Formats: sequence, C-alpha cells, structure tokens
Amino acid sequence: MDYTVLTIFPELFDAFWAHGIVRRALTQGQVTAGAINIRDYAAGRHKVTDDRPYGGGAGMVMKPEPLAAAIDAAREKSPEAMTVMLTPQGRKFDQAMAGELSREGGLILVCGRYEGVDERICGDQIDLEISIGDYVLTGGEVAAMAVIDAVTRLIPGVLGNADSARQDSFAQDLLEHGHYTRPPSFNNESVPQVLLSGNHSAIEQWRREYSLVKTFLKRPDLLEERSLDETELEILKKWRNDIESIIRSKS
Ligand code: 4HQ
Repeated sequence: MDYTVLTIFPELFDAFWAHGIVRRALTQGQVTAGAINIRDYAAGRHKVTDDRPYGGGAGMVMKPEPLAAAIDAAREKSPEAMTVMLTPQGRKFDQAMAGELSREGGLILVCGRYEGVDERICGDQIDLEISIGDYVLTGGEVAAMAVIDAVTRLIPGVLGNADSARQDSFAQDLLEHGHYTRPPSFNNESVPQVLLSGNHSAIEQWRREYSLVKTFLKRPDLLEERSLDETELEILKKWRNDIESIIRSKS
C-alpha cells in the first residue's frame, strides 16, 4: 500500500508516520507513505492556496489549480492509487470500507482546509469521497489519519499473529467483551472469577455472552444489522427468560 497525503500541513503527519502500527507497517515494508505540500504546487512568490468565494460570504476557498497540480504529481508518482477526498459529503467510513480500501494498491488522500475545496475539483480528479462522520472538522487531515490507521491494520502481515488473534472469531460486528488485567481488585471491583479459572471453554462462553449483551445494551443498532447464530439466539433467550422471571416475581 502506498499512501500519498495532499495537505497544506504535511508536518502534521511526521509524528503519525513515526508511531505505532503505522510505523511498524512502514518499517516492515508493507506500506510506503508521504505527505505532499499542496503549497509547493501553488504559483507566484506567495504560493497562495486559498481565495475569496465567488458570490461573497465568510471564509476562504481552496484554489483549484494548486490542488489539481498536486493530484497530478501524486498520480504520476503512484499511478495505481485511488484518489480519495475527505469531506462531510462523502460516503460514511466504516470497517467494511476500511477492508475494501486495504485491498487497493495505493491511496492518494486529499485534505481540504478553509471552508472547502473549489467544487470543480470534486468531479473528475476524485475517485471516492469519504466522510468519517457527521461533524465538522477544520481540515481533512485528522480524517485522513483515521482512514490510514483503520486501513493499515487490515493489510495482511501488518498486525503480528498475537494482535490479529485478539479479535475473537465470534466478535465480528459486535462490541468487544470486557478486558481485565492485574491487579485482581481495583476500586473495590474484582476481575470476573471465570477469567481466573483457567477453564478455556467457560472463558470463551463468557466472552461471547459479554460481547453480545454489551452490544445489545450500548449499540442495539449493530444487532439490527447483523444476523445471529443459534448460540447467540440462545444467549439472548436466556437473558429474556431471566428478565421475565424477575418481572413475574414482582407483579
Ligand atoms: N471536513 N469527514 C475538510 C470534515 C470531514 C469529515 C471539513 C473535511 C472541512 C475542508 N472530512 N473540510 N467529517 O469535516 O471527512
């Protein structure tokens, strides 16, 4: 995977490339990455990348020529790459899209600033518009980092076996079960006994139940979208029966 970020603040990415899973992927050679300064493609002595909006109003607009030139340069350097614009009007980013993007040869990530980018950029130069959520950022850089982070950990070989095994097979599209480490008691709360039992099938069952019920309580929308297997249905029925028996005993 080859990432090329187009931004007027390339230094924002220095620390990003230098830490964690992204750094590991770069070091291991599964990923190459760089940030290109859009300003380097602006004309004139002052290298201006913004201008006042036609029709008036507050704020500035990112000029089309420097951005188009920067995209052309990135395309030349990374001809296989898909060109992505980070924008609130884009398709909502999720884990499935992260998976699709992880199979691309490269991503050119265009980060707008100011009130936005001249509308004439969005058409032919951009293959895909992505939004990381319905809120307004100051620029696309933080969104690009979110996309790169989520995509990179899905590239084969990037996570060590120890890390990738962490996502239990049953936990697809569910919240993760609770995690505990030492000490055995913290703030007057102990680690669930089953996790200290050494009984691996009991632990697996507990995690499965925790994951499913936590999802029901905190993110029921995720269950609406997902099918449930026989075991999962049994877990929810057990909870239903327990709740019903409490209700019966009180009424
Ligand atoms: N932006 N998801 C860049 C966003 C955004 C989002 C606002 C993108 C400002 C110039 N990007 N413009 N949400 O809020 O991706």
